[in-house]
Amino acid sequence: MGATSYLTLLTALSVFTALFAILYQAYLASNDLKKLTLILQNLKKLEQEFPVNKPRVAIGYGSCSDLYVKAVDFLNFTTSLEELLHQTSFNVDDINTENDFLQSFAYYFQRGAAAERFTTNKAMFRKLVTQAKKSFNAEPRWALGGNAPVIASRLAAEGADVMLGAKMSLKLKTHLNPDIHLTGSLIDDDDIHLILEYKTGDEWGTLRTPRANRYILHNDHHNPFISSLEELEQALPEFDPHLFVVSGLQMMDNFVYDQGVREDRIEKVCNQMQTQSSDTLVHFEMASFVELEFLQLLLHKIVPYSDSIGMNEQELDNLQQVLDTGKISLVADSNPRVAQSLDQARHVFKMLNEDYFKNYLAEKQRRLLSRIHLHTLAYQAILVVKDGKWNNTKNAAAKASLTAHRHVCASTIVNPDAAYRLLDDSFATSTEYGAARIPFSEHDPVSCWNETIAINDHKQLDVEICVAPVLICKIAKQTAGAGDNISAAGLILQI
Ligand SMILES: *C1O[C@H](CO)[C@@H](O)[C@H](O)[C@H]1NC(C)=O
Ligand SMILES: *[C@@H]1O[C@H](CO)[C@@H](O)[C@H](O)[C@H]1NC(C)=O
Ligand SMILES: *[C@@H]1O[C@H](CO)[C@@H](O)[C@H](O)[C@H]1NC(C)=O
Ligand SMILES: *[C@@H]1O[C@H](CO)[C@@H](O)[C@H](O)[C@H]1NC(C)=O
Repeated sequence: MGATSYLTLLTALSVFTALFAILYQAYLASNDLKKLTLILQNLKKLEQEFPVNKPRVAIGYGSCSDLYVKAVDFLNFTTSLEELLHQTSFNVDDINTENDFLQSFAYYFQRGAAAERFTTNKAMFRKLVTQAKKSFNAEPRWALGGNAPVIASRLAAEGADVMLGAKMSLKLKTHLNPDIHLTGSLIDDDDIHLILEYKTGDEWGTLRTPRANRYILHNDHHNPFISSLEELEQALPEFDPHLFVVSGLQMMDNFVYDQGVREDRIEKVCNQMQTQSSDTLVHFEMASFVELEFLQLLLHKIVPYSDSIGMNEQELDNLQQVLDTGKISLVADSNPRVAQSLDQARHVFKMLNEDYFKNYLAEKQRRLLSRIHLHTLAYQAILVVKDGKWNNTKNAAAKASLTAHRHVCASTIVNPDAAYRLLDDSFATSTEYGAARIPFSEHDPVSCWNETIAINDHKQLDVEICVAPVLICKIAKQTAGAGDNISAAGLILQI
């Protein structure tokens, strides 16, 4: 054979190899799409398996007007900021100046961690809002916000009979579903939340974020006082809800109060929770808290009177750290493994219920923590005590997962082409040696199993745990409010 024919053969071979690689890629992609489609079909089946009763749900507290902007198009990255970022002592949570704010934003952006922070500087906040409104390339838009209104809207959309404890302006009220029974009076000026959103891989100056998320800055003056509590109080007895949701308390975090004011307001919330009938389930939606003292107050006054808590991976890590070490954790792995998260959830469950069994005889108003809903980017996990209070856990996990996609993609239709999944083909139920591995099946995508968790020497609780994969939205349109929508979606099928 001559040199030319070798060449011809080589060329033919490489063309063939390239062609094969392309076809193989296409085969893998179509296989993946097939799997995603199958997962979607089965999640939807679970979502629709049981009709929603028309439960009465009361939700507190507060509301705000959300101003969304695209973070990297709005904020200017400067060389002086670059220098600040290299300083050893780093200001993350006390936001008094624009530099404090930029540093704080940079900190969470780099880690892809959700954050929500109060600034004491009203003038700076107003200036930022004015700039945001005019910064058209950052695509500013307004929406009704606050945890309670978002949870209320989701539950009303799912068919619940909803009562909302919030004060808002007439203008903001026009954005509220008219079926929702608003108990708060009208006010002139709504609290504004500036929501800086970013997508996976967004670059800002020299920084790059590992995942889509948002940073919220606010300068609230209504919400930190839970000013809607009294009006809700008057309406609650007659409404007699099946479920009472407590949310929005992070607006009290890092706020500057007069002596004793915050403790008084939390005491009132505690009272409102305690006076609910034992037939009413109580859910507390956690949030991003940075003040140790405040989180400890919540652990004494709010958590013990909740049947259920909802949170993301950052909030779970924070709760666990505070219970274990008495220290706040500001950021955690933004994409934790199932095994690790479940270990944290079990630990929190054990510690909080240990506390319950120590005190419930002396204090009858305490509630056993019988449900934990953990929402993460890659999966939804729900742990419930098997005492019949919470039904349809598997279906709830499926619905929470679908809601996560719908919310982030801002679309009611879940398109497998617009989704990917991060959950592996199997996962361990714990990081402990010898823990079971659960194989993932497209045909039965929500994995549920039973466990017994030892609480103390003579008490153990039988629980069911369900884990649903999230069909993660490839191109995130909105992340703020995701947790609220997801938690509400999980609750509606369980009550
Ligand atoms: C979540 O709630 C907000 C506010 O009510 C709404 O704009 C958004 O579309 C909701 N997401 C879904 C998936 O319905
Ligand atoms: C960023 O810089 C531009 C141009 O100097 C300015 O108009 C804008 O207000 C700045 N944005 C912020 C958020 O400071
Ligand atoms: C868990 O326990 C319930 C009964 O309490 C049972 O119906 C269910 O099949 C069990 N699940 C698994 C996966 O064993
Ligand atoms: C939940 O289960 C209990 C006990 O089986 C039942 O009485 C109740 O009606 C169920 N609730 C829902 C919402 O399915």
